[in-house]
Amino acid sequence: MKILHVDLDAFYASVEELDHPEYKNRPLAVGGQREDGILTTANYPARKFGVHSAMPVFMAKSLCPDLIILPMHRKKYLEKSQEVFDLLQDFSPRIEKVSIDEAYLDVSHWQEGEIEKSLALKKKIKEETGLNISVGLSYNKFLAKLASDWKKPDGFFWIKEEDIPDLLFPLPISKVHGIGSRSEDRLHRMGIRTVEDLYQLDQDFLQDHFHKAGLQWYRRIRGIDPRPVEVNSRRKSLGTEETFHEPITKREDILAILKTQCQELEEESLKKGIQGATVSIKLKTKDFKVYTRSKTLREPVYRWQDTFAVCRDLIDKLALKAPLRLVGCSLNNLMDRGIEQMTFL
Ligand code: TTP
Ligand code: MG
Repeated sequence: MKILHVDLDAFYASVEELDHPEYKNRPLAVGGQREDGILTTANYPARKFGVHSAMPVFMAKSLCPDLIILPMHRKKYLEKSQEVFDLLQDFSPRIEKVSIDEAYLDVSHWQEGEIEKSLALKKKIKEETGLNISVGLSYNKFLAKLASDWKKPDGFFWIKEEDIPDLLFPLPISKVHGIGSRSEDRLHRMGIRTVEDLYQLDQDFLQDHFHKAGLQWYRRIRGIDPRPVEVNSRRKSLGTEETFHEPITKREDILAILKTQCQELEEESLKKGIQGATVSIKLKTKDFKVYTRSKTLREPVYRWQDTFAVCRDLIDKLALKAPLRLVGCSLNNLMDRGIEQMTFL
């Protein structure tokens, strides 16, 4: 088994830097503008001052008075994320997206040249999107994630079986995936601070005190993590299209078809509990030319009135005169409904 964990560096801040090259190398954060707002992330120059994700603005400013704080542009981040995930497909079809900027790839098919291939992936993402991605390679998920974090930013690290457990011993227990701040506090109170300390505890003790989680940690620090890469079964887009024998020419007929399709999409979205930030239309003319147009919105949508309004705009902008043999529309950049606020999916 070979698993790659990839995670973009200072993601939101890096996307902002692409739009504002003048801020590159200056401390930059993204998030709430008001003093009581919260930062979503900070670039690496800002992190040198101790600024980090989820930090209140007033605190960040007191640590770093020159901090540039930009508002969130969620639509841009979703678009960039999609670009990155499309490129990742070239390296493995078996991808599990875990957040907006993070994924596991099953690369068990890489028989040799693992380093070159990992570096090629980094290069590809950088060249095509302008973003740095940190990459970790190992034989299970826990170690792959640890590896991608090891040399951040712009890092690559490979953890092999023979590196376990020595490589992990000096790490603080917070690096063990699954040990949250509450467990960390409890372990600290027991005098357990490093992975080496944790390693000394026997399985029964950990299980008695921390139940299933304790057993997981016991196994993980010994390099045992059987979790497979679970290819996201959720489709990346929800779409519908219809082909006609008699080409459609009238605007109102096209709109009537789209309206019905948007209603279908709403029904499907409701069933699946999802919504999408991008609405697309697809048209094929009598002579088989395909036209697609998309619009990404500030807020994700699923109600037919919202998707239909976008479709109508797209149709009117395109102002296609040719008769159509296919009309379709789709919702992309899908995410769960209800966790819009801080969704990472
Ligand atoms: P992360 O990958 O955790 O952080 P990052 O990409 O900014 O930095 P790095 O990976 O180099 O350590 O999260 C990805 C994005 O998710 C981040 O850019 C902003 C967003 N996010 C929030 O909105 N709130 C949060 O509390 C966190 C941790 C991230
Ligand atoms: Mg990241």
